[in-house]
Amino acid sequence: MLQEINFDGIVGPSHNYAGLSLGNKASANHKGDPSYPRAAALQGVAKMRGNMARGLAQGYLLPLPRPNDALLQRIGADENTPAQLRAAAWSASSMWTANAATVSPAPDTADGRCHLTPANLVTMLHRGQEWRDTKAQLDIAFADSAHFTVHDAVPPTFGDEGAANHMRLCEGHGSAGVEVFVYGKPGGKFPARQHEQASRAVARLHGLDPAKCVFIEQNPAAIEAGAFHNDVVSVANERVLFTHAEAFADQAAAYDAIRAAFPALEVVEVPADAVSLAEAIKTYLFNAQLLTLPDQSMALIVPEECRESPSVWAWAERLMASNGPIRQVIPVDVRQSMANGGGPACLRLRVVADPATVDPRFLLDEARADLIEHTIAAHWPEQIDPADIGSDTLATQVRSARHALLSVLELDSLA
Ligand code: SUG
Repeated sequence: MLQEINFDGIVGPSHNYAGLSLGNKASANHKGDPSYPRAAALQGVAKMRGNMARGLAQGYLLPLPRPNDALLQRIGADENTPAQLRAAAWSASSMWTANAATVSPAPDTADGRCHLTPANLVTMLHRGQEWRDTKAQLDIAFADSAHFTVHDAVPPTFGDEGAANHMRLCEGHGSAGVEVFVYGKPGGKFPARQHEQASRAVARLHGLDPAKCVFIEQNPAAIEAGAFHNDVVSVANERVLFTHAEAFADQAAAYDAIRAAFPALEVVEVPADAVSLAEAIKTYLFNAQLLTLPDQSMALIVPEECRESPSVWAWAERLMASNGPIRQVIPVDVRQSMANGGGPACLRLRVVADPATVDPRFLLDEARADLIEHTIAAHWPEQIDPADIGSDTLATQVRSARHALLSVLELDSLA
């Protein structure tokens, strides 16, 4: 039975605020703040438990090895190396698994397998180090080659940021869909992290039907306002596209292009006079998980920050009172991730598959949730101050915390 499985990134023990992502306003605003890796990781597990309790299939990906000594060597790091460069090798950014890969479910592909391409994330140094280690996990989790193909990342210079710039419209998760790739054009104040040619390469590699692919330019004004990925301003699920009115370079043309490939499209658009682009980006209203619940109604899992914004929450209440497809708006506390620009949707990678074909060591159940929670509580640093980055003591703690988790999940081969 094909179903959507959300693979959340477990927040790594080196989670910190180094202000590494140009164009990501939260990352810049929290630069130098102390971070709380244990609380961050427990917030993530609580979100996963919440979705599991809603009757949904839940998986996870594990933190990557940090600090990354190989990266420090490759940049010739020494005592004069700027702290921010050094911090790249300590980043826990793989928690945002919406950037781990782009996934095309089996019903969409020519060979009937689910295809996954890890994102090269070349725009940022701290993210560009992720993909080979991410692929090592995908190779284990999706080793069943009758059902999955895991590709290498597309080559630079085409920046690829994975599922964060990819949406899928379909009648139901298990039926054939239309895949929408959103890219940015370079030349603005901030980097456009998703290159059109990377998206087109992924679509070809996955064997998608060109008639079922749509390529759309992101609104340069949205990138400039801090929407460094499209999933900060829109999200899709089944027939529904939930989007800010200023998400795309040409909004009407974007709807027309999607509708030409997927006539059943239902757009739920939030106008700028109800919620400004700035407020949408501050609260991450659209960086939500739009989920189909077992009773077939849809719920939107949003950050707590949405409830604190009068304009966003007024709109959410209107949405719930309307007769539209989204019946519930449910806030969750992922504040530690939010402070680095990652909301509920950033923290998950959607894969449509039969859970029986996935390596069970990557699937959550009550027992594994308990193991993960206990390991985090026992081993994750409670607090990291920016000055701690680079310290040998912290490096030892971070490494042994990750090893403890790999060990309880019987994934020591990733060490
Ligand atoms: O790539 N933040 C991440 C946030 C990724 C959010 N993902 C999605 N929108 N899908 C990024 O900008 C901050 C790291 C730091 O500043 O230390 C960071 O990498």
